[in-house]
Amino acid sequence: MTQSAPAYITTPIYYVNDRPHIGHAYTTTLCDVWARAMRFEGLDVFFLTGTDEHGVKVEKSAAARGIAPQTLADENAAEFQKVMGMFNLTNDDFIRTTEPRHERQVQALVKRLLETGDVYLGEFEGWYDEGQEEYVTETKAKESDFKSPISGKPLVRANERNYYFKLSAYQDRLESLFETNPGFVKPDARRNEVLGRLRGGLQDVPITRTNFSWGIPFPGDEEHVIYVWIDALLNYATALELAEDASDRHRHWPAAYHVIGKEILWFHAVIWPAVLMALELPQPACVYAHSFWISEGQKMSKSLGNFIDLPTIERYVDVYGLDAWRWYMVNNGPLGATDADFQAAGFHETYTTDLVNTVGNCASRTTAMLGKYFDGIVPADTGFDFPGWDLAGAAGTAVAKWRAAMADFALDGACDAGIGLLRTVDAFINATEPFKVAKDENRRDELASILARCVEAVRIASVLLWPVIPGRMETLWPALGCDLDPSRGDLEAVAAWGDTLKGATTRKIALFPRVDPATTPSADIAS
Ligand code: ME8
Repeated sequence: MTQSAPAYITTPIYYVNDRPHIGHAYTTTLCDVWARAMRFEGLDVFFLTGTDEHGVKVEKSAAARGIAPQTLADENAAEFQKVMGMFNLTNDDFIRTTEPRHERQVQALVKRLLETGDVYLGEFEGWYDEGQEEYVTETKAKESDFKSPISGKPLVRANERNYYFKLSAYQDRLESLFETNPGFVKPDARRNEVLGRLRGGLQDVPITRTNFSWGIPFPGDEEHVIYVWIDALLNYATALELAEDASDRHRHWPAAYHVIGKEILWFHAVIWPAVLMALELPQPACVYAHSFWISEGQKMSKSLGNFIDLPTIERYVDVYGLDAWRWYMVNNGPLGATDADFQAAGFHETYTTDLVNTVGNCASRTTAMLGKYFDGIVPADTGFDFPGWDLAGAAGTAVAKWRAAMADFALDGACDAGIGLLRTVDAFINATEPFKVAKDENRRDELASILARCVEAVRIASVLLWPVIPGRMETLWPALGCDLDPSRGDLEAVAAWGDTLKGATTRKIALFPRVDPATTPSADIAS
């Protein structure tokens, strides 16, 4: 069997000192949609997520609760794993940085960096942002009035004898990586941000700490622990066993997409590529940095009561269904360069407009008419001509648009391609008026052509929509009398136009029930 092309996609690994919320669910859902789409395309997908369990924040949170850091890590890693089940996420692995497989390989990789001279022992004094666990340059510190640009807390003057990574040695190679590969960071606005800062010059970065102990010991000098960010970034390599001799997982390297939030772009777009250069490992194709969810017009905060945590999400899923949640995430989320506002009213409106009135209505209209006029059996397309209407052409265009959008991680564009095809079907039904045609026995050929084409277009649209709303599309398929299985990796064949469903038995289906807006969890969130 020939090996299909690899497609490695990763989420950030999430800190276990916090509980999962909409942000974590969002990034992981985006990756899931892409992973599903690529598997359906027949690619050899590896979708990775996990938890970041070391560092001073975890140590402090655990101490505040009087428990061991590992106990806190176990507790919250289980919460994050629960998210995978809740959202129907199809990750191939879940890596935890306290696992021996990770710790062992991080030590081996850091040892390699020490041997190549990319890591050295040195002394450093500078401004330190305790919340972010990173040093800030003198210029940046001044600009932000010696306060953390993230938390607003004062920066502290820190002096450390540490192991350093020779980041400054990679300035030229990093700049040329950005120039030769304009798609290395997406969206463009984010790329420009990083490139601007990169051109400002690079300093070597400390990659060990001595002021706490909850981390991986530095190989050969156990007074030092490896900085949590180096430990964390290496997860992308250790999950694929790159520091182990032989592994079937090596074939997935490098990542097609490292998907992250905008706040951790520097680590992924500059430090990570430099570490990979030092390790002589191939670069990822793209670091995709989305923006942030805010909620009801404001930054999410527990005290404002607008925090979208797991229990809140569960209430949405109870009322609207999981696919509705996924649809809203992908279509109304901060995929581009601006933040997105989570609004209960907007959620309801999106659900009603897109899923009830378009996807659900189109599928139910089509299946209802097949039931009424053809006893549910899909007729052959008689080749009737409807001037100005070309559903086969529209389907082909939608598939091409979907493919281009998916390749570019424009997941909302891919949704548009699918739902746009259904809007065309609706317009075609309204224009050709099958309910009138059905009244005339002499126009059976025309009626057969209309409905054969509608159901074929609905089938193709359902394929395009499946990565985002898999649950409902898998319910639709048997109602269309078709046997589709995305795990066969045959999207190209199944998305091709034809007389695919001729003779199939269909039944009327209601996919998305109307929801009374009074039952949306909005009231609680706004109060
Ligand atoms: O930064 N909107 O972990 P973390 C959208 N462990 N996405 C959001 C979000 C919001 N309001 N809030 C968080 C870490 N996210 C490190 C990463 S990777 C080697 C180490 C998402 O638990 C987004 O993906 O703080 C963001 O980058 C990530 O959660 C941060 O998760």
